[in-house]
Amino acid sequence: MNESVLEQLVQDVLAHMAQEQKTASTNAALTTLAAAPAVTVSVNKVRAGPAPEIPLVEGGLADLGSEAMRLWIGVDHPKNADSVKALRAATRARVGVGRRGPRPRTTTLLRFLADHSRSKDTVLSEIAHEWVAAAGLLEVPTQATEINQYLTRPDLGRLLSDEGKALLRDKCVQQPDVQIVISDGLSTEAITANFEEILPPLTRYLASAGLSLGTSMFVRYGRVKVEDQIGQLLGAKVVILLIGERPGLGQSESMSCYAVYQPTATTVEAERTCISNIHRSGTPPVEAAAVIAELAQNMIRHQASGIALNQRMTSAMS
Ligand code: B12
Repeated sequence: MNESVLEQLVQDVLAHMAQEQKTASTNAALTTLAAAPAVTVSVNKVRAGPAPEIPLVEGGLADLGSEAMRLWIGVDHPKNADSVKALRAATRARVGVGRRGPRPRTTTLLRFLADHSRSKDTVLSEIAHEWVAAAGLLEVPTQATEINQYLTRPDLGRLLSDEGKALLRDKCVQQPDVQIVISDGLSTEAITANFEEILPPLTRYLASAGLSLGTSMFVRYGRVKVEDQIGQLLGAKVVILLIGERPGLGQSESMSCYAVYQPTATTVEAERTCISNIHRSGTPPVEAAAVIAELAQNMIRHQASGIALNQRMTSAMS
């Protein structure tokens, strides 16, 4: 066989193989298409079905962050509408939101964006000096001087500025049994929404337990650890820090209490006790005040906080 015949033979075989491959993939595509009517039908069905009702207010859509929108159900033709409704009402998680084909519904996406914006707003907004003065709190600065610096340099929010230290020395009750500190932390709404329902009952409970109270203060741009320096400088037995939690989607009013017994610069997280999720739809602030007051008494009684307190209380019970 000469070279040109061999060349021709190779070309013929390659051409035949290419043709075979093309036919096979066309057939596969046709087979898939033939099996597809169910998909087509279901897409048509979704389009033809009645759209789930979207809460309306006069003149347009309801506020995307409202309770009515939170309870909105986006499932088309639910098999058991009552159980979807019950599930939806039972949690703040994004369940029962349905879908449009394989994608989220536009309403779902808009709600997500609205909640996300609200969370960002609460982290970035600031508590007015006037609000602090009207609340009767002494404003004490940390080493963070503005919000962007505060967010990018957590270390600065853990220490008081020189001015802050001087305020503690000159304007505050020294060596109190309990020092209450309020701080914006990562949510201003947590402070403004819960303050009136937590501070007055908390101070009442503590005073009626016979505990002496320090000067209530507001620490601007504070992190949790700042309570250690405050407690150490004032010689407080217990420090109760009420601080704004990092907001979740759809929940930006949540406050936490981080309480600690006789803190110092070397205090670590395991030596703190955290009570989180304080807000109207979580642990209500008034109820939290009672729990925190009891916690402070236990800290003084057992001379401990955090894990050591849990251990001492457990062994005292057994
Ligand atoms: C961010 C976060 C963390 C981060 C903290 C990193 C950081 N440097 O910020 C990481 C991932 C490390 C973390 C770890 C833990 N966390 Co965490 N955390 C949170 C979250 C989501 C936000 C806290 C916040 O906004 N704080 C306010 C800001 C201003 O504080 P900060 O000064 O910037 O940061 C301090 C606090 O976040 C604190 N912290 C964070 N978690 C915990 C947990 C405890 C028990 C304590 C005492 C302190 C503490 O440590 C940081 C450094 O000082 C909360 C949920 C919530 N929405 O509150 C859970 C939350 C506070 N964490 C919780 C838990 C259980 C833990 C862990 C024990 C989990 C584990 N099994 O390991 C550990 C322990 C932390 C520790 N330091 O020893 C629980 C506390 C429950 C309770 N009532 O005791 C919460 C409420 C989550 C939950 N719902 O279960 N956490």
